[in-house]
Amino acid sequence: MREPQPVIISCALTGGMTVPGQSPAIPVTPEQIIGAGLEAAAAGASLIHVHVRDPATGRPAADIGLFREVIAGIREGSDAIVQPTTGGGVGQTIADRAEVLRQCRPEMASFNLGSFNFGIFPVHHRPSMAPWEIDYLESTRDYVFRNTFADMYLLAERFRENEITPEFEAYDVGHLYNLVHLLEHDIVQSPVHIQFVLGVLGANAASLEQLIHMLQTLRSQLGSNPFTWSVAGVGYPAEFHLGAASLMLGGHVRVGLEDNLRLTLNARADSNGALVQKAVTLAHLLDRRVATASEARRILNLRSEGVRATEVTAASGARGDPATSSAESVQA
Ligand code: KMH
Ligand code: ZN
Repeated sequence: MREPQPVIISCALTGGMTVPGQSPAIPVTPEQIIGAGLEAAAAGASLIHVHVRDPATGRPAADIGLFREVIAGIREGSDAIVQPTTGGGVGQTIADRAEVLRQCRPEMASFNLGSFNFGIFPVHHRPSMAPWEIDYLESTRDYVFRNTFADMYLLAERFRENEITPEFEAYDVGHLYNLVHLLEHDIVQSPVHIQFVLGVLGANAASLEQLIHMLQTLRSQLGSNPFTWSVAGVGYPAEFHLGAASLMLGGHVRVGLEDNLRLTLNARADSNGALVQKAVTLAHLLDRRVATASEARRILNLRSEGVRATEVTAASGARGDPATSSAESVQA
C-alpha cells in the first residue's frame, strides 16, 4: 500500500482576531510568541503562522521591529518555516499589512482571498479583559475584513518582487473564484497552497460538507493544475474535527490559539504546543506521518528548496509536470 504524503502541521500562535483576555495561554510579548513557536515546532509543527502584538497592551500590531524579533527568534531556535500574517487585525491598512513582506522577506506569508464580515463580537466578555479588548470585540459588529481586488493585486506584486510563497486563505467558496481570477490573469502563479479557514462568523461554516464543497470546487476550477491544501477549523471541536477530515483526505492541518482555545470539551488549552501534540496524535492514529520542516519546504515548493516549479515547468513546457519534485509532492 502506498504511504500517504506526510502531513504539514502548522500552528497559528496568537492571531489578530483574538484578544488576550480570552485566555491566559495566548502569547503576547515577542518572548512569549517566540517561546510558543519553539514549543509548537518541538511538538511537531513544521510551519509557524505569526502575528505580533503590542507587548504593553496585547493589541494586534503591524510593527516591523516586533515581526523581525519574532521571526528571528523562532528561526534561531528551530528550522520551522515562519509564516507572518498579511491579514493583521482590525484597523490595519493593506499597506501596514504588506510591509512585513518587503522588510522581512519571509519564505512564506498569508494572502487573504477576499473581503467579508469578520465578527468576533459574540465572544464572551470576561473580567480579565481590558476596556480596549471589549471595544475591539464590539467594533467587529461594523467591521469588514477588507481584501479588495486592488488590495490583492498590490499584495501579489509584493509577494512576487520579494519571491515569497503565498499561503492563500479561503474563508468562503467565492474566494476560490477570486483565486482563479488571479491565476488566469497571471497575478499569482501555480502551484498554489490553500488554507481553508472555516468557522469565522461572516463566512463559511466549519462543517464537513462545506470543506468537501470547497475542496471539490477548487479541484474542478484548477483542473489539472496541482495544488496543496490545509484546513484551519475555527473554534472547538472544529479545529480537530476538520483536522481529522483533512488527515483522511490527504490534506494538511492547522491548529493553534489563533483559531481555537480548547484542548478537549472540558479543558482549555494551556499552550499552542498542547494543540500541536493533539494534532500529531491524531495524525499517527490515521497513519499520516508528520512532515519535517525540510519535507514541508519541499511539499510547499519554497524558494529555499532551489528552483521553483513554475520555473521548471516553464522550461519543460508543461504546467504541473509530474516529473518535478514539487509536482510529485502536491495533490490535486
Ligand atoms: N485569523 C484570521 C485573520 C491571516 O492571518 O492572514 C485568519 C488568518 C489569516 O490567519
Ligand atoms: Zn493569522
